[in-house]
Amino acid sequence: MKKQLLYKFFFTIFFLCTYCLLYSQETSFILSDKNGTAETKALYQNLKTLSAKGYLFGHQDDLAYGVNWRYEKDRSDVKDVCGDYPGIYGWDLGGLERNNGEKNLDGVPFKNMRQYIKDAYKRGGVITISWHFDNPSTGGNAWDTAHGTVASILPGGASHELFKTWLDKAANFILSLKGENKELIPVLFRPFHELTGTWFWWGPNNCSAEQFKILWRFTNYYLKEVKKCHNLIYVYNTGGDFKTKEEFLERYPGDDMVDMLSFDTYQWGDPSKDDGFTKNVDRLLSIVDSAATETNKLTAIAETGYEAIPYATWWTDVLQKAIGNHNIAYVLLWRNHGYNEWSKKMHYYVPNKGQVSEKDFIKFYEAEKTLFEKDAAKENLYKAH
Ligand code: BMA
Repeated sequence: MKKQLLYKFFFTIFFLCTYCLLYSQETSFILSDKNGTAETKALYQNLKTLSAKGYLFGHQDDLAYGVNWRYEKDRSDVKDVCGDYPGIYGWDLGGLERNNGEKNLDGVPFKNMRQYIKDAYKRGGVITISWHFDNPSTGGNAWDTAHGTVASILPGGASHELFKTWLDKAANFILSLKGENKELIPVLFRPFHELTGTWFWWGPNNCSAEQFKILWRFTNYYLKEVKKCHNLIYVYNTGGDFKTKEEFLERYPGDDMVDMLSFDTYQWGDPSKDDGFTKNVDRLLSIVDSAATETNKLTAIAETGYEAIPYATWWTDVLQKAIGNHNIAYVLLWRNHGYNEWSKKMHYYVPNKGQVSEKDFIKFYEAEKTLFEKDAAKENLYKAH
């Protein structure tokens, strides 16, 4: 009798443990890097939980400059307008690969960038990094779409060794991002962005889907296994030009190499004349939602905006409606360069004080689902909960 009870007891314990294990695997979100740092794994898991409540609002180069100002300590156009910093900050490594790579392609010194990243992390904000890197086989810039570049940097290609030295430089920067306890700062890394667009050397007119996948897999392997960058959350990012889930995933390199699915899309038409942008974003997000369910990944709009925002209620009438009830982790607006000598136009994507959409931006800020830095800080995103 006693023996039977003991069996029952052990059987119940065994059953409970198995159930808990299976259940936790099903509900938890596993970072693709099994050796990811505790903070990186926690951030990934917490972004998943957070995306059911709302989305982080992001801005490119936010702390470096804005419309009519450059390099003023702690300044931000977003903060000038709504009193809070963005929840996520975008930065770009383009230029780091150059011999005298002290500043990025838009003039941001990497020394400053590192400090901005540390400051934002300390306040509880999130960091994402893209890389408009030069063409390694021609020496031209990211928009030099000379044919055959991707083939030349794959293992065995003529520019492969050079490409590795560029990855070394990126790794040095990524590994120099540390918090106060010397822990690595997690980064949402978005390499080869807008990968379905024809304007960058890694685009579909210059390499096959297979070549692209190998490029991604090599980059991921090199940064993770050789350089030991275990603070990266990988963001797969297309243009806004796909029509089906299959098209969106055509160059997807595999579940073990990606953590988040995203696309970039901008408003071009006039929102007072038609709601094409809102409808299109909703359509794209529905496709990405189903791809994310299939792959068990997070989603985001990694770049968007309406240049110079010449529409007073763009934030609540267009962007907020476009995102609607889709559970994305973040939406990032492009940079506030100010007057652009080259295009002879104002080039900015979030309002500064006095801008026509300022009041509506504050309404957008106050909306329940938009999460800025104070909201992010409350969530303690770098701690496992
Ligand atoms: C583009 C523009 C350019 C910039 C590039 C990389 O969208 O903003 O002025 O150099 O992004 O940041």
